[in-house]
Amino acid sequence: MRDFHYYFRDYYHCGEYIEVQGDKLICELSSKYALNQQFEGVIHSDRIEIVSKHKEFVERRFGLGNINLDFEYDPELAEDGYVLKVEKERILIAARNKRGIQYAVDALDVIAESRGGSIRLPLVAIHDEPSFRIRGIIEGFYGEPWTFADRLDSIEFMARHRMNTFLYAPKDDRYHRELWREPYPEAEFANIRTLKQHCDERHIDFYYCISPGNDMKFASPADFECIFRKLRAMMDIGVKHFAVLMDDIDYVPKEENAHFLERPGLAHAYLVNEINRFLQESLPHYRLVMCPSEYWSYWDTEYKKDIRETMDASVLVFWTGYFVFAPVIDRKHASDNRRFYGHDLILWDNIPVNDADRGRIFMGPVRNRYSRLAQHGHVGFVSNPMNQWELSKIPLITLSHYMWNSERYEPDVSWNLAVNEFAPELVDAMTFFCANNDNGRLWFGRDEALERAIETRDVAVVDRHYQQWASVLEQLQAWNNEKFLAEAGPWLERAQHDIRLWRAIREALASGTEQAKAAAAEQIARSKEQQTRIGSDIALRAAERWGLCPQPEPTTEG
Ligand code: LOG
Repeated sequence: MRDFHYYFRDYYHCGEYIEVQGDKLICELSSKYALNQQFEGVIHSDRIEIVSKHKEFVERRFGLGNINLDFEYDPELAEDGYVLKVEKERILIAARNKRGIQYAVDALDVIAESRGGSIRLPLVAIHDEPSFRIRGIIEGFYGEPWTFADRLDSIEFMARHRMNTFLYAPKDDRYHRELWREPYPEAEFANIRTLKQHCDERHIDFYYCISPGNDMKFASPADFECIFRKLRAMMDIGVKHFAVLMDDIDYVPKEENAHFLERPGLAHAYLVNEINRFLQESLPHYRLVMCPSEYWSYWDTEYKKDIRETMDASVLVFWTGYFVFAPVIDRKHASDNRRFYGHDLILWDNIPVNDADRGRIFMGPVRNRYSRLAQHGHVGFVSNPMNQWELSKIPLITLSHYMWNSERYEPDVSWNLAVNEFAPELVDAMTFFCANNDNGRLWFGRDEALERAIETRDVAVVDRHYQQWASVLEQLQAWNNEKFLAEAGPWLERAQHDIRLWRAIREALASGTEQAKAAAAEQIARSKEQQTRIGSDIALRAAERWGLCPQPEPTTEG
C-alpha cells in the first residue's frame, strides 16, 4: 500500500525520511496519561503482534527501544480519528479513544519500509478521521449463514480495515427470526459469547439483532417478556447494542394487532419504544437501531410519518437506499429520507450480498454512493455481504475505503488496492476473475470489445478471451488459499465449462461437420443447465448469435 494520499485523509510529507536501525521499530512507550493502560490493551495484545510486521513495543524505562513513541489525548478529533506524526526524535500519536490509537499504530505499519537491517519512515504528519461514525458489516442475508470461524475472521478483518461494527442478523439463524421467542440453546449461545469476546478484544461494537415482526402480538406482555428475556441474556454477556429488524414481513396489522394500534408505523414505533425503555432501565450506555418495513423507498408515507412522530429520537433507522439494491444513492434520496424518517440513519447497503442472485458472485467495488451522506443525516454505513465470506473480502475492502473517506472514494482505485491486498501474488489473474464477476446490480456495462466480437463474428477476439480464462484458471487453482478455492469452486467450474463450450463452438465453425455441430449442441445444452453464471455468458451468446443453438421443434397445429 503506497497510495498514502488516498488511504489517509490528510498526509503531509515534505520528502524527508528517518532511518531506524534494526529489523523492527522497537517503540519505547510513554504517556502523560493514565490512558496508557488503555493503550497497552491495544498494542500489547498478541493479535496486534501478528498483524504488525514492522514493530514491537517496550516500556521506556527499560531503555531497549530504538525509537520513542508518545501518546496524547486529543478531544477535538472525531471518534476513531487520530494524528500520527513521525518526527526526527520520536513518533507521536494523538487520539481520543482506543480505536483511534489502534488505527494509528496500524498506520505505522503502512508507512514503515523495511530495508534489510533498518526501517525507513517518512517524516510525516497524518491526520485521519472517518466519514461515518458507525462502519461495518451486517450479517443480514438469507441462506446459509457464515460459520463461526468466518465470523471470527471477519472481526479481525474489520479491525484491520478501520471498521467498528458487527451486526449479527442472519435471516436463517432461526432464533433471530423464526424462533425469536425462544432462548438460544447452550451451544449456539456459547458461540455468540465467543464472538462478542472477539469483538471486545478487537474493539468492534457487537449488535444483537432480533426480528419478531412475523407474528408478534403488540398488545401481549408475554411477547414483550420473550424479547426482554432474550436481550437480557445478551446483556449478561456484555452486549450493549441492539437492533429490531422489521424488514420483509407482512406489516399491515391484522386482528388483535389492528385493534390495538391500527397502523404499522404506530405499531413499530410502539415496539421499539418499549424496547428502548427496557434498555434505558438496564444499561447506562447502549445503542438501538430499527429497520423499518419500508426500508427501500424514499418518498414520504403515513408509515414514515408515524415513525417520525412517535418513535424515540435516539433510535437510529436503517434504510437500503432507493430499492433493495440501489444502483445509485444520491444526495436527494438521502436528505429526503432523513426528513421523512425524522431520525438519524444508517445506510444498510445491499452490496455485495448475493442471496437473491444465487448463481452469481459479486466481486466488483461499491459504486455510485453520494460522497457526503454523513453530512445528510447518515451516522453509519454498513454492508450486507455475500454468503461466501472469503469472496466478500474484495468488495468489502472497497466498502471500507468508502466508509472511512467517502469524500475521496474512487471505485477503481479501491478495487485495485483490494485485489493487491487480497491476492498480491496473483494480481492480474484475480483482477480478471473479479472483472468477469462484477456486480450486475451496480454496473450494467459490458466488455465492449467482446460485444463487438459477438456482433461481427470475430472469432479471434473471443478466442483470446477464453485463452485468458484458461490461464487465469490455472493460476487460481494453484493458489494456496483453500477457502477461496472452496467458495469460488462453482464459478471456476463454470469458467472451465465455458472454455470447453467455446472450443466446441470454434470446432463446429471451423469444420462445419454434423458431428462437430452435434458436439457443440451438447455443450450448449449443458451450459443452459448450469446454475452458476459468469459475466454476460459470452460463449453461449456467441453460439446463439452465430446460429449454433438448435432451434426448438416447430409445434404442429391442430
Ligand atoms: C433483506 C436482506 C437481504 C436483502 C438482499 C434488507 C433490509 N432486508 O429485500 O436480508 O439480504 O434484501 O436480498 C432484503 O435488505 N430484503
